[in-house]
Amino acid sequence: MKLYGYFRSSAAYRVRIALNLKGVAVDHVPVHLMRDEQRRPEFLAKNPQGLAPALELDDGSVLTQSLAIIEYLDTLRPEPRLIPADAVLAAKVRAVALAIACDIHPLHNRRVVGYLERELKQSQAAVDAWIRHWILKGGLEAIEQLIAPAPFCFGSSPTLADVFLIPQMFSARRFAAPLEHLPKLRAVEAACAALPAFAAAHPSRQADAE
Ligand SMILES: N[C@@H](CCC(=O)N[C@@H](CS)C(=O)NCC(=O)O)C(=O)O
Repeated sequence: MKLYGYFRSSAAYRVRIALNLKGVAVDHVPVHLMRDEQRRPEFLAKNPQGLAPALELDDGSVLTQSLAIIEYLDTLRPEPRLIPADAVLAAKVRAVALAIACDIHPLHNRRVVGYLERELKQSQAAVDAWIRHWILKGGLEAIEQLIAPAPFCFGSSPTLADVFLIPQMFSARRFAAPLEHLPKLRAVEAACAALPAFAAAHPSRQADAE
């Protein structure tokens, strides 16, 4: 399998964590998002959305959307489970993942931020304020209320919630969003950082890191 990604892409980072937790090895193919390689015809042929990540299977089929890719991996290799068997817990885990994937991350994605800067002529300060606002308000600040660390978001082993939270925490730090008032999230972050599967997926550890 080949994972098309970018070291700093938080959506690709989610997939790297899941692959490591599942012990699935892939070839990593860098798509340089700052050079707009995601908009080249050869990549658009794989993912018409022009977004990383994409997972190319050995039969040539290509999966897109990090959540769909991770659910595929969870089906392919069920252990360790990323979605708990308990229906209520599974819904809570998915809610955190979806809050990040649907509500937080899209508002500071490169193409959205680029539109604010280039088309709407917003200053860097205004764009930075936008990014930090939407990462925190109704975002990480709400997730702080939703989780019950022990020491991971929902118990003694990582779930989909942790797989999505850690890359979002990385992005929050990258954009200098204040996190001091979110002790539960920071505790989960520390617990995950101690696991090799999370540590090896960190952007700084990728071959294309700059
Ligand atoms: N919902 C998608 C989001 C994918 C996404 O937005 N990827 C970003 C990197 S984290 C990207 O490729 N951005 C390029 C762009 O905006 O042009 C997923 O979870 O896979």
